[in-house]
Amino acid sequence: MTDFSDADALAAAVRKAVDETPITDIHTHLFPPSHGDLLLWGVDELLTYHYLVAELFTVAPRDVTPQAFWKLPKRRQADLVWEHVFLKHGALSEAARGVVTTLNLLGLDIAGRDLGGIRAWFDAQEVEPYLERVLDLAGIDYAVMTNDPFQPAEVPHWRDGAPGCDRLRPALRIDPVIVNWPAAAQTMREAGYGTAPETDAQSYAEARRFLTDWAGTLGDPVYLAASLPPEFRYPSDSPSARTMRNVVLPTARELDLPIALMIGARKGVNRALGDAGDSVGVADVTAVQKLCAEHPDVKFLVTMLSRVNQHELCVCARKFGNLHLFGCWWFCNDPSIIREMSLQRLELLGATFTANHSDARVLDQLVYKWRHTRDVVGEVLVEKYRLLFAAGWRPTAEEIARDVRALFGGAFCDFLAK
Ligand code: RAT
Ligand code: ZN
Repeated sequence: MTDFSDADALAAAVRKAVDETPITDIHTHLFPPSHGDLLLWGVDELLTYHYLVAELFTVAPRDVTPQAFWKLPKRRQADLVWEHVFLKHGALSEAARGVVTTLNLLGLDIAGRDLGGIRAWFDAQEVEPYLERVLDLAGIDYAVMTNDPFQPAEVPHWRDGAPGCDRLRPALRIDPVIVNWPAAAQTMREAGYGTAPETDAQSYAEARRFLTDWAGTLGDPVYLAASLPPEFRYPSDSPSARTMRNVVLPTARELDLPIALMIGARKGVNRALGDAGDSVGVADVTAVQKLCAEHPDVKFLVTMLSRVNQHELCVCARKFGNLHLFGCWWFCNDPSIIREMSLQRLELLGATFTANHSDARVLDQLVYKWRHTRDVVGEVLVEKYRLLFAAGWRPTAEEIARDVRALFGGAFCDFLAK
């Protein structure tokens, strides 16, 4: 039985499926239009993405200091990135090429280098139809947000209930509970919960109540999420491991929500750069292994930031049905590493992982992040299907569509449902 006469026909079908399959983007920093200025979009936001701000300070003259940069209005900051990264140096980095891809796919004349004209085009857009347009152009069914009740700017937007935006779904972000209990306890106390700076049974119970109430406010969060440093260990006597055990795990169990852990971000190695000042460290996969083994009734979604961790993490995922790997996170979201990680994951796990997430902070980034990912993952799949064909297997068009969708959200949905 075969739908394809030869390996080239098969390869063409794989590429077509990769281009046409809808994507579920399982981790972004986007917000609905009802969150006002928190939803970032447009060319000045694209140019001042923190990945590009970090790059600016690698190429700009010494008199362009971070301190002076942060005092400038957004448009002037964007001008500096445009001038130094794009015009005076080659726009060869992934973040810079991303801006080019995005503007080009939006139909703008990026080759003309007319930043003023591009700005005028964005100024004429209305946010709500533009959001739909970008999601359609990227081929996304829905994207998962990052909703953080510890961020004062976000809290008021939930006072009148969940915003009705079907294509953006909530996720409850809880970093400070794990990584900075005194700060988390204070925020919760100010919100009327009995959390003390010291951890005790009463404070833990109140923190669980806070998270449960917030899950209710968000409506139907897809998961609980936290970014953890490379030093995260479990089990251990550290405050992080204790709040994981006493607050996060019981809340996840009670609410039947998976826990998404993004591990390996070393925060603020250059604080002057703000969000652009974070770095990477090699994490401890054993912590994930222990969490999965000790809590078989809890589901874990895990991504790690260091390339060094990826192989061990894949092996870990083979051992635990309650562990789902997702994304090529941040410094791994570059074509060479996406290719390597996708091959490695396919070879060790089959199509049971989520190939990527965008981590988009700016709406328009969805366009390039997914165009670039589709291109890389598409070629990885072509390579694998060619090998299968040569070995004598004859995949059908339906099976190809199933496998492609699995990598772009299908496996994630199956994992949530099981
Ligand atoms: O990828 C990023 O943009 C990082 O700054 C972080 O947002 C990271 O993805 C996170 O969610 O903590
Ligand atoms: Zn993120």
